[in-house]
Amino acid sequence: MPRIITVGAAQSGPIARTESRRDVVARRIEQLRQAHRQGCDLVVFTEVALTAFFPHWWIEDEAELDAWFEHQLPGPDTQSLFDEARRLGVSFYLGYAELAYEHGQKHRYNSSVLIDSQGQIAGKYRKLHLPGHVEHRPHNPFQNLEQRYFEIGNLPLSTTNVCGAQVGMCICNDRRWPETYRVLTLAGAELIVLGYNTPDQIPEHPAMNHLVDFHNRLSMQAGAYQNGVWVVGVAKAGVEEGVSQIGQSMIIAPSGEVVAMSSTREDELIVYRCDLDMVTYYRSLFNFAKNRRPEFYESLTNRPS
Ligand code: CDT
Repeated sequence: MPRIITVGAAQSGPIARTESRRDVVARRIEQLRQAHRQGCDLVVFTEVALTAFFPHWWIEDEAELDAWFEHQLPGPDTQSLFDEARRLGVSFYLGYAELAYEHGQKHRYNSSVLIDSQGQIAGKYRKLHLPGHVEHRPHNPFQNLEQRYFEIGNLPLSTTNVCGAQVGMCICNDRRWPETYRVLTLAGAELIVLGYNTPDQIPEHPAMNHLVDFHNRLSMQAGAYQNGVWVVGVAKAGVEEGVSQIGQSMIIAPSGEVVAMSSTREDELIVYRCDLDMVTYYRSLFNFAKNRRPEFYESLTNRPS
């Protein structure tokens, strides 16, 4: 009997700066219902899925900054999403900006949660690889202030069992790092899910603009094939507050093949029945337990580059 998990990649179109949380949550609920009608077990939303991607602009006022973060999850504006997921029996991955109090101190993270079919938080992750810069760069057409607004995550890359699959989470820039996929794979991941907000131009490296789509596909396809793992990458796409972001939300098989990809830069759902036995097959070709050489990698990775 094949082990199948039906996954929906729920791409988001742009979110206006003025759009209320409730209105955005209504968009996400609509996608959840659509996914349920199409037989999905798990729906993957994007990074910072509940608001516009505010690291693209400079914010000095602390209260104004805090307003972009979720102070609790679920909270008054997001409870309906969790309730609907439980009613439908659908699991989901959600990226969000997290404001947390730890040991009495305020912390801000770029986070994601994995919600089980009972609407409960089954797993949580905080982004490790934060791109961008800390200082204001007013001459750029937009900012990339993740390093200012978020702290580096303090939770390990790990996997959670939902819908009968071991699922690993990461977030956006994490997908460009081979370590992310390998660590999640060694932690047992059969499926890696992630969201991203990726501008289609790089202001400080314009010669790379034509490679943005390619690098998106390249990193996720390589991660899937080299680790024999399913990868689901989901965009916040389209022109959001003047920043044009790529779409290309996709589902990638352990062969490295793209088996489903979005065709718009709007809210769009793509669905695929992922056969988890493909993970076993591709892993058997590599046979990590027999053929990896960690004793040699260790001495290399300890060297500064
Ligand atoms: N959100 C996020 O991590 N975005 C970055 C932009 C980098 S520009 C090449 C990303 O890795 O897609």
